[in-house]
Amino acid sequence: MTEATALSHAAGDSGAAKHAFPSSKLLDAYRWMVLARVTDERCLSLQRQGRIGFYAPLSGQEAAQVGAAYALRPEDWVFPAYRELAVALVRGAPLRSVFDQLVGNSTDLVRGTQMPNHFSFRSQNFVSASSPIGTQITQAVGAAMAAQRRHDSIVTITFFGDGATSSNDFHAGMNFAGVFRTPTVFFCQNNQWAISLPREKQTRSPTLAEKALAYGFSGVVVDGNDLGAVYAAVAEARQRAANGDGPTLIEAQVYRFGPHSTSDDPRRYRPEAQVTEARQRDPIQLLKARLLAEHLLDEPGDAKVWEAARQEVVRAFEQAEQAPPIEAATLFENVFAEPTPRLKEERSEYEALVRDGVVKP
Ligand SMILES: Cc1ncc(C[n+]2csc(CCOP(=O)(O)OP(=O)(O)O)c2C)c(N)n1
Ligand SMILES: [Mg+2]
Repeated sequence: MTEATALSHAAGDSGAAKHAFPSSKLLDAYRWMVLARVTDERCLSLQRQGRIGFYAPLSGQEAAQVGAAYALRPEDWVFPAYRELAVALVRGAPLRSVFDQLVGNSTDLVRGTQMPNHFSFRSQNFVSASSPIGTQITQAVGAAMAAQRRHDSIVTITFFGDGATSSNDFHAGMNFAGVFRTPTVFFCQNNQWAISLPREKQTRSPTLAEKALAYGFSGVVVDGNDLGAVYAAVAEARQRAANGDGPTLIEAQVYRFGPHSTSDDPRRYRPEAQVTEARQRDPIQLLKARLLAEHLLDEPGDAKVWEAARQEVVRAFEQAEQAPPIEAATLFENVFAEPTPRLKEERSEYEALVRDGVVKP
């Protein structure tokens, strides 16, 4: 018997009948989205000032990330790419820790051992950001298989982009997930670009979601600018996974407003008019309109939300910048439980250089 799999288009709040975003939490979700946007704008500016080294902005993807994060449970595991700042924040990652990592100071949770913007948060089950495209996908499936064997009732979710659907790991991960019916949610943020490669050059498939059908499970296309629609889609996929009914691929259609990263200049490959048009459906403005219509927010209240976010960002960054720099000797720590002979040798050489005043500790 073959099981029915389906491609569905979750339109607006239709799917929300079953999984409506709780009204009481809408304003909080908005605050997270605004905080993410303000952090984004600040980070682009800080990188230009040379105060952080690198950053990958998420502007335009706030509803997709916040909506998905709200549909998860604390015990679930997140396997992100490198653009999922808002997911981390909603799960409780402190903004200060985000900045500590971007600065690479002595309070950086990963002690300067990762490239900037590659944070991980153990307490939030938020695995280290993956820059090699797609690697987090197979890891999420592997972790889900482990959970199945241990009878842990958790779900793993992996975030990736449209470009990642061309990676080997996407196909290997999807295949294993389908065969073993793993409790995995594949969350693709189709932001229309993979650096300078447009979506239409990525695949001939009309949607990315339909790729799930070939692996024997369902795919859903969702408006990624609509917080409620994303929440409903992920809540449903999560429930299916937790019930032992297998994985789901969700394609959240969004648009990347900013550059791919601080190393990119999108004016060289995409027309400004496309960005202007996409900004007409800015997820933050869409949610604001809903909040105003439902009398959950007014204009003065909105101004306060933005001001509070700005103050929080300035304060958290100041603290991170003022924290002492990381000691260079940490270079030799935290990689091997027992330092290798070569590492010991390098450490002695380094200590001699410090003793002779050639380098600062
Ligand atoms: C295996 C691998 N190949 C190429 C790259 C270079 N690279 C970095 S980001 C990127 C585009 C990814 O696009 P997408 O998956 O759509 O995610 P987005 O950046 O748009 O969120 C590429 C090709 C890489 N990091 N890893
Ligand atoms: Mg993309």
